[in-house]
Amino acid sequence: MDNPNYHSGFVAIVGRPNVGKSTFLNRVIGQKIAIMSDKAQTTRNKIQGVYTTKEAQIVFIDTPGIHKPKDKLGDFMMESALSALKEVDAVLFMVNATERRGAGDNYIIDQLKKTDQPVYLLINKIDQISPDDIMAIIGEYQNALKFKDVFPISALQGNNVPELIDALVKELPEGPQYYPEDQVTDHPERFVISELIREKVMQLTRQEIPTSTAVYIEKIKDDNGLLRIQATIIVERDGQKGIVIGKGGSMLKKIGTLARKDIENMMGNKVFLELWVKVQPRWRDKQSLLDSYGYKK
Ligand code: GDP
Ligand code: MG
Ligand code: K
Repeated sequence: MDNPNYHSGFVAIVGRPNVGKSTFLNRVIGQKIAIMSDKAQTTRNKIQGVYTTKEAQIVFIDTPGIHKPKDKLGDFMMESALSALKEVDAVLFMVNATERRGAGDNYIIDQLKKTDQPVYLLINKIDQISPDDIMAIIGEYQNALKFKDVFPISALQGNNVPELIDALVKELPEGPQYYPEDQVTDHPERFVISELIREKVMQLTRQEIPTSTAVYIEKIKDDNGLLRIQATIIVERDGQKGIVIGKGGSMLKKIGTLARKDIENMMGNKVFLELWVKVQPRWRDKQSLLDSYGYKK
């Protein structure tokens, strides 16, 4: 883009699970977010949505790791999330107007204190409260952190969302259009989801299924906050397929239940997980298959 007046940049969205981050993105990006593309993945940042107009492009980044880490993977995600916060042009801190400020919010606030980036406070779900209560809610947060601006919004109904976007466009520096107009999202979480499923296969089948398993995510569909995920577990031999499925499907069911819980924890969404098993002899020798299973060179 040669347009010298073009504004662009990266905006992180943080907030406890279920405050409405995905709803907000769907509202901003519109229907188009349903079109997924797997291009240009980075493992660190999850690009959740790209908003493009003739004047500006805002790349929204979700930072799923911002909650108290429970384990090593959690530590890693937390570090990634924090470094992501230092690289963005602005941060949106979303809270739920219908809930009091809680430990989860305070943890995020502590992290936000470590960044110099402008932080916008979004009080979401104002459609569920009385306008008289808004000032008191804002007050609960304003003594904790210095905000660049505060927007009471309804991600569901759209109140104040255009005003927020205008403010962000003004905040962003002049810059190029990073992504083509028709690219609205990419999906590195596909990889993490497939790893969580693969981990369960390894843990539950132990020695019987060694390293010859891959998991391919066929489809992720956001169905009003319910994530419908369809995945295929790839093995190399018929015997392995039998082991992964188990008697009457019992093993596959166990794998699915444990994986679903982990995915729900990671995404903060309810998940419906459908698993299939497929035999693909010697897939590890075939680069094209390796690519599509996420092990890119
Ligand atoms: P996330 O975990 O932060 O991504 O939250 P989601 O976007 O998945 O939303 C969690 C729940 O809150 C869903 O049931 C949404 O429909 C609901 N929700 C999100 N935004 C609003 C809002 O502005 N008003 C109301 N009433 N509900 C909302
Ligand atoms: Mg979400
Ligand atoms: K959610």
